[in-house]
Formats: sequence, C-alpha cells, structure tokens
Amino acid sequence: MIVGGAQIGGIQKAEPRATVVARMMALMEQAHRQGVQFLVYPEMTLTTFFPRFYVEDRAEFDHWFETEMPNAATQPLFDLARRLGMGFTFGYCELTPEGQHFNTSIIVSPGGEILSTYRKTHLPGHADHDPARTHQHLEKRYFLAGDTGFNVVRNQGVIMGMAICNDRRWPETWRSLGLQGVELVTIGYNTPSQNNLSAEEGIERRVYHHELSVCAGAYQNSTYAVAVAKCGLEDGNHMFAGSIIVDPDGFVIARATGEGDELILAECDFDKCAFGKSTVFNFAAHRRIEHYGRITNQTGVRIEV
Ligand code: CDV
Repeated sequence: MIVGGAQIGGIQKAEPRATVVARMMALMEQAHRQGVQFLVYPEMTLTTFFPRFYVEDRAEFDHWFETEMPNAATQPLFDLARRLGMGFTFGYCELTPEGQHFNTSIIVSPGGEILSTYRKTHLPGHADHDPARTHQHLEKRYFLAGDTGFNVVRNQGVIMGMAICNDRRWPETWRSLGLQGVELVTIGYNTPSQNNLSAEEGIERRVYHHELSVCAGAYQNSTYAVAVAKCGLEDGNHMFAGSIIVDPDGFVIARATGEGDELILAECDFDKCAFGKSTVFNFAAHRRIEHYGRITNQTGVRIEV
C-alpha cells in the first residue's frame, strides 16, 4: 500500500472551514495521482491551534468544535475520498451531544464509513492562564482527556491505530497499540516551535525529540508510523513541520521538506511488520508483565529509598 501524509501549513483564525477543506482536497487529489491509497492529515486539521489563546468563558471557543462528522463543511472531503477510493484519517475538535469537548481523530474507509474514533489521551499544558509563560498551551482547559483508550481497526487489510500529537511521546501509547498487533500508527500533531519550557530547547531539539519518539515507538512495536504536522506560522505563532513516515525498523522513509501544505508518501509493505513482532519484540515470548505493575498502578514518580 502507498501511504501518504498530508502536511498542512498554518490555518489563520479567520480562515473558514471551507477553505481548509479545499486545501485538504487538493492534497488528496495530488495523493491519488501519485498512487496513495490511505492519507493521514494532522491533529485539529480544520482550525487554528486555538489552545494557545486564553478565554475566560470557554464557551466562546465552541465555534472551533464540530458537533457532527461528516458535516456540511467536511462532506465534500468524504465525497471526494469515496470517489477516489481513498481511505483517510484526520483530527478535529469534537463537541458531543452531552456537551463534552474532545481532541479527536477518525479513520475513514475508502467507502466513506467512519471505522474508528479516537479521543486524545495525553493532554499537554495547563488549564488556567499562566502569566509566567510567554506562550500558553491550554489543552487542559478546552478538552477532556479522551475516554476511548487506544484501539485498532482493520482498514484496507491493515491493522491501524491512532494517536494524537503529545501521545507520541509516551511509550504506553505505542505498547497499547503494539499489543493489538498494530501495523500502521497514524499521528497528527501541532507542535509549537517555542513553548518556554526550557531555555535550551530550540527548534532543532524539539524536532529531534519528535523524531526520536516516533522512530522508537515504531521500532519497539515493529509497526509503520505516519506522523503529520500542522505547521508554519499560525496567527503569528510558529509550529515546526517535520512530517515523517517511519518503517517497522525505526527508519525514516519519507520526510517533508517545507513548512506548508505538502504531500509525503511511501510504499509500505506491511509483511515487514512480522519480523520484529516474531523476534526481538515477540511480546508473548519475552514480556515480563509481573514486573510492569507500576505502569498501570502509579502515575507520578515515587521515591522510596
Ligand atoms: N499538540 C500537542 O500535543 N503539542 C505538544 C506540545 C505542547 C509539546 C507535543 O507534544 O507536541
């Protein structure tokens, strides 16, 4: 299967959904011309990354959320995908009928059916305006932690699972999917180039840590991974690009070169996942779950010596 990543450049606050969907469709048409059969878009593909902004009354930001999917704005994308026979995944902000807000992604079959919904588990940042920070990251204010857990689905003959942005930095994400035999992990991200967490942490380090996380996760679970950015300048804020496709050996096999809308693609031979899964990472043969209790019983570090 040829798998594509549709990197999306900055989306400004004033940009309507219809313009963004037109950009997504242009990349899908290009992907189809180049033989892509499954296409991955970023986290929060439809809107600016609004958690960088603080509002006292969070309901003021409900207009960034989708109450149904597909909806009038995204239906043309679903229609195009069905016409082209293209499977795809993208992220958006979900407002449920019960009033819950999630950072969500979906996998859609080439027939246009939503096969799987994932709600972001690891929400970075903080819930209240932090005057000490030059850059706010308010995901904990605007979203609930996801309630879906990490699930896989078989789409186009491949076992696929989703993660969203910060999830890629947590080995628990990868192993939860790995234990279900995942062969393709899709990850959309919006990663600010500056987040004032550390003075030394320039863009090169941030890109390195992103790649390190995706390559390690892919290798340690013997799976392909596609990590796709929303990037460039958004409302004056820079987010790094660096979209990549990684093979089950942990090597980058495709990489974006720019910071705007850009297609990357790679031929993925999913039979290659079997080698790692049956040797070094044969979980049934080698995992020692009697020693892993802390991973699910304990959150923070506890020093007892
Ligand atoms: N959207 C994200 O989850 N971004 C985080 C940033 C805040 C570090 C990330 O892990 O890339």
